[in-house]
Amino acid sequence: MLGKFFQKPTGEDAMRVPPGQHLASGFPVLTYGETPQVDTNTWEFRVWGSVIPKVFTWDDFMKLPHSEFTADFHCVTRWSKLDVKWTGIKVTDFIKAIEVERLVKHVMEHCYGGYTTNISIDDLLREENFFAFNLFGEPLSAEHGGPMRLVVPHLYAWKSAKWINGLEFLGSEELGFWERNGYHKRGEPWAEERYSS
Ligand SMILES: Nc1nc2c(c(=O)[nH]1)N[C@H]1C(S)=C(S)[C@@H](COP(=O)(O)O)O[C@H]1N2
Ligand SMILES: [Mo]
Repeated sequence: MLGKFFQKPTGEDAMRVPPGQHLASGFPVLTYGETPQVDTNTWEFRVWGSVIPKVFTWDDFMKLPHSEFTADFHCVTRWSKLDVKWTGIKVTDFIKAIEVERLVKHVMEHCYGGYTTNISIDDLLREENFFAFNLFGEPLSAEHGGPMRLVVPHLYAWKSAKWINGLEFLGSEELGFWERNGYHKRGEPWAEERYSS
């Protein structure tokens, strides 16, 4: 019994929903712990590690090119939402504003509130990934990660860090919060990379 909030995908949608997932009718909120209240006046975004360290204010960050995105969203707890509409900044545009050391293979995403999640540089630097500040035409709400979150559509959504405030470029792979607690290191939904074995 799935109930009225989670439906089995039908028709065309069935092809777009990874194995073991159901469609959510709304946009559920999934947060571990408290929701940080982050003010854009004091917001900062840092890069450190194997990179020339740099701190962006909200205004610095918003000067980067803005783009519109439509992306599917897959939570490892088995709900998916198709065609989520965002406005944001492409990761591939952001990366041009910093100087990452060559040969870096791994990155840690850091957030207000202390959440972390690891990602490989190849998974991070994909054209379709973005930092989001609008959701369905409205400023991104705090519960969905506002004022700024990362969205990585091709991996389970625990990699899409809410309240993101930094990227740490790593010399070797480290594990983030859920990855240390049994989730898969990569989390590719079509391969059902849910848990580490
Ligand atoms: N900082 C932070 N980011 C996070 C989480 C979190 O608990 N804290 N939860 C992750 C998980 S498990 C999912 S499914 C998505 C949920 O995003 P939503 O609440 O906007 O649906 O955010 C991800 N990013
Ligand atoms: Mo999730």
